[in-house]
Amino acid sequence: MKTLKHITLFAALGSLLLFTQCKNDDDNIIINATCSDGIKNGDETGIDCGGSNCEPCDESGLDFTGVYIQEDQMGRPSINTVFGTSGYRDTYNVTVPSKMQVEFQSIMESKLLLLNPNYTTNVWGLDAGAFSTLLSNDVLWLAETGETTYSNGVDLLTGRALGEDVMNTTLQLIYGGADGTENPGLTDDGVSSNDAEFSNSFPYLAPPF
Ligand SMILES: [Ca+2]
Ligand SMILES: [Ca+2]
Repeated sequence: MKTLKHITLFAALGSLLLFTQCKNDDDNIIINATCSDGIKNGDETGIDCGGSNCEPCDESGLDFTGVYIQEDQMGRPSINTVFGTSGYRDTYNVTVPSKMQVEFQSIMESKLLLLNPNYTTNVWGLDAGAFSTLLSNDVLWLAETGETTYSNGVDLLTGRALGEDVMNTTLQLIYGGADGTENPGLTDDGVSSNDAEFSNSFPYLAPPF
């Protein structure tokens, strides 16, 4: 009987030590991980920033910390909308730009010829293969020098000015033919300008309403 009591006592002490040790381990994990655990905890004012222990948060109030995952792809206006369909929209949205030409050029060429079976070339002199290759690299280029424009008749895809009618430009490239005059009913979306003034400061966008 005495032996059984000793065994019970040792077991109880062992459990107490075990729980005490676990509590200390938990405390250490929280203290060490709080500025890099990807969640807003402790006295942080953003995710892993601010408060008494972490680096200050970005002064803009925007929090750029954490791990980023691509969930959408919208480099040039309307390319995803018009060509990123046919059952591969989800794949399109998560494909990184460097892989897009390989993945989507032939699909886009087929879609282009489906939209305009009479397509031969456009005002940029691009046949279906060349145009779909350009489209499939769906990133918005930006020239470091020169005019920033989607298309001004001379410069092409050197950026995009907010006031440009990029939808008409894209429609004309698909339907307008070599001189841009074919299918006039399909080359104008009927919206010639924004319905609200753009702001004069970054990000220069008009209010949504
Ligand atoms: Ca944290
Ligand atoms: Ca328009």
